[in-house]
Amino acid sequence: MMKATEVIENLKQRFPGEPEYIQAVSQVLATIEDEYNLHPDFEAANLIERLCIPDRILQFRVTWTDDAGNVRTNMGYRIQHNNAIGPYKGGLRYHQSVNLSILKFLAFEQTFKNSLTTLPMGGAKGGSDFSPRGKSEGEVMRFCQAFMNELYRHIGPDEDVPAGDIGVGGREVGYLFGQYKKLTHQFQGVLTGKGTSFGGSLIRPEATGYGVVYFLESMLATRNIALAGKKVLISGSGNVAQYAARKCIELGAKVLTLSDSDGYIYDPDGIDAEKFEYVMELKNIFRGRIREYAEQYPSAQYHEYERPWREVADIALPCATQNEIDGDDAAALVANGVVAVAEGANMPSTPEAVKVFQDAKLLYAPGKASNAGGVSVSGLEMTQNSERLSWTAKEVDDYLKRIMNDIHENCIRYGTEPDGYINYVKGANVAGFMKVAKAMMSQGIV
Ligand code: NDP
Ligand code: 2IT
Repeated sequence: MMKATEVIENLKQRFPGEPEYIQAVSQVLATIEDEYNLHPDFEAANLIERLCIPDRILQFRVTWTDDAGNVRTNMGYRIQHNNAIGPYKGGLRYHQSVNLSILKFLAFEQTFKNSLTTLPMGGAKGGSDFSPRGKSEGEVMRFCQAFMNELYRHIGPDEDVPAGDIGVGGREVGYLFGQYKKLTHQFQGVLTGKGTSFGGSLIRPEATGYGVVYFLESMLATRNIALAGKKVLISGSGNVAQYAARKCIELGAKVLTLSDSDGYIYDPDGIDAEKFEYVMELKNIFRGRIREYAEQYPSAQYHEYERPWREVADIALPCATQNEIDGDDAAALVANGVVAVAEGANMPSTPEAVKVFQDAKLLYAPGKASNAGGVSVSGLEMTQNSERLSWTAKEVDDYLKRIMNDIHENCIRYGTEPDGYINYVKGANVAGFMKVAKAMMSQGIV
């Protein structure tokens, strides 16, 4: 019999100082333990350790020169977690906080998320402790090139296909792709989130945020609640937050907040389509700060160094980063009448927060279910690259809706509790786990 607590203790001793990794593994093991123990053959093959410990961890030094001529170094990483059901797949994060623990948690989560998408993708994550914030265009380009000088040996369209995450968007993917091509002489679908003129899929930029809202609609439908007219708190103001906000606005909801790591803005009138266009320009063209929204629209308030979770609303969509909602924040959300939380970010709720949401029987979706739209459309980008075709925006969007609906159905199937409450955490974990486990069993001890 596998005992989740024993496996976790063992991992803690072998990998000390990796709290995010242990947190992510603990949350999954607690919910799959019963299912796992129904299959004695899994235990005989020590499937659990083979699933928790990454297949391969690549670490390298990235050396680049800043505009002042200083030679700078950063760490580069790629965690190839599991390729039982398809090539390694997952984003690259460029942020000063990046370390092995964070990337191991993200690669572990990605494995289950990718399994849920119904597409053939394994799990991976990578990145660097380099942050593009405050860097010039030239510095970002030279850094991306230096990063790819090492990474290119380890990736390929049938091997490992990186994409974006925090600090890595279309601009960075373009530079990474250019350098890969320069080094290998190959024009290949080796990254996703590319520009549409060189193999990128329509709707990939929108996919994560749109997918979160499609999943949210499915959750609300289980309780006959309409999204239109609801007040929504969104954190972050990057890729995921932007398109979650756009879809909410399009569907008639009232988006009250956006944030960045310096604070949040609260607009009591709601961020309408026109104000949203301002945000897109501010963030994507001028790379400005969310504080500037309150200067542009004086009816909005800026709260420095605070997070938006104490405002009154119906729905919360955390779209910034891990552990951004703690137990007290969650209690405040519940007390203020929030009915649904769908995670755009990866692991934004602490274990204490998750418990508060579930005890209150909220509609609560973990990131690996609700934010899977991004990697799903990455998978569709890989398909389009393989067939050397580009699908229309409608074709991709319809496919995305279908996938988010399938993930929701799977959560219901594996996560419905005796009292009828849908435990989306359990549903997503068990569904994601079973597919990978069966594939690993079929492929022997490797
Ligand atoms: P972006 O870099 O585009 O935006 C990140 C946003 O979150 C920024 O507003 C940033 O503020 C804020 N943020 C980042 N780190 C912190 C922090 N430590 N504390 C507070 N705020 C922070 O990234 P994405 O929108 O792509 O990613 C957001 C989340 O969504 C991440 O958890 C990512 O893993 C997840 N995700 C992304 C997918 C994608 O397709 N891009 C797919 C699935 C999940 P600032 O400018 O101050 O740094
Ligand atoms: O966390 C995620 O799913 C992503 N950052 C997207 C990964 C991808 O390969 O598109």
